Amino acid sequence: MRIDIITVLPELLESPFKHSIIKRVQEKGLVEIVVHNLRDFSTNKHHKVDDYSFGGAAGMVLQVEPADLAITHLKKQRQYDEVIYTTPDGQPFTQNTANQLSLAQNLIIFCGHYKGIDHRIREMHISKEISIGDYVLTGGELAAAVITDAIVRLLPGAIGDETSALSDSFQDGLLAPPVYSRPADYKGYKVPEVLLSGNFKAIEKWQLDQSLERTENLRPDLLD
Ligand code: 6GU
Repeated sequence: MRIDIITVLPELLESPFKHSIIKRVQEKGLVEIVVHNLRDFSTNKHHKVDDYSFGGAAGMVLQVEPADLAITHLKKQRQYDEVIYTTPDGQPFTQNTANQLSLAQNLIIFCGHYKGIDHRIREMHISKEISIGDYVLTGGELAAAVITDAIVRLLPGAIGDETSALSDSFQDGLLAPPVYSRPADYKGYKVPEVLLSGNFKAIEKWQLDQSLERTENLRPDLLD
């Protein structure tokens, strides 16, 4: 898989992909994540990419030309399954969306900008608009990092224990059960007895019961 991210703030996306699982998945060659600076596609001598909005709404808007040049430049090199735009008015991002996007070969994520982008870009190039929740961020970069992380960890071979991506919270519509490690007793806080029993049937039942109970208490909406 290849993910191209287009942004006015490439610095914001430097660290998120340089650590731990996402770093290793790239080293294994399972994904290539390439961050592009939108300013490199500006034809303006000051590399300007935004301008006042017609009609007088407050704030600057990302202009159509650099965005079109950036996306067109990439589309000439390979076929993209989706051109995603991160925006608070997009479709809510869910595990289901991540699962579907993890099957893609090539993705573009165009990072939103706080006052928006010229709407013609959305008409010309964007195939999917995604929001990561009902709150407003200063820009789409952190959303792009969230979306990329959720997709990349699903790639076959990304996570050592193949079963673990499938047993995540949300993957079966339930929250995950609690987990524990050594010591079995810490300051009187004890690990549930059943987990120390070696009885795998009983452990599985306990985990499912816990998942159901936690989902009912914490996220009853998931059970509807
Ligand atoms: Cl994708 N962008 C911004 N700016 N704010 C958001 C968002 C995206 N998703 C939730 N809030």
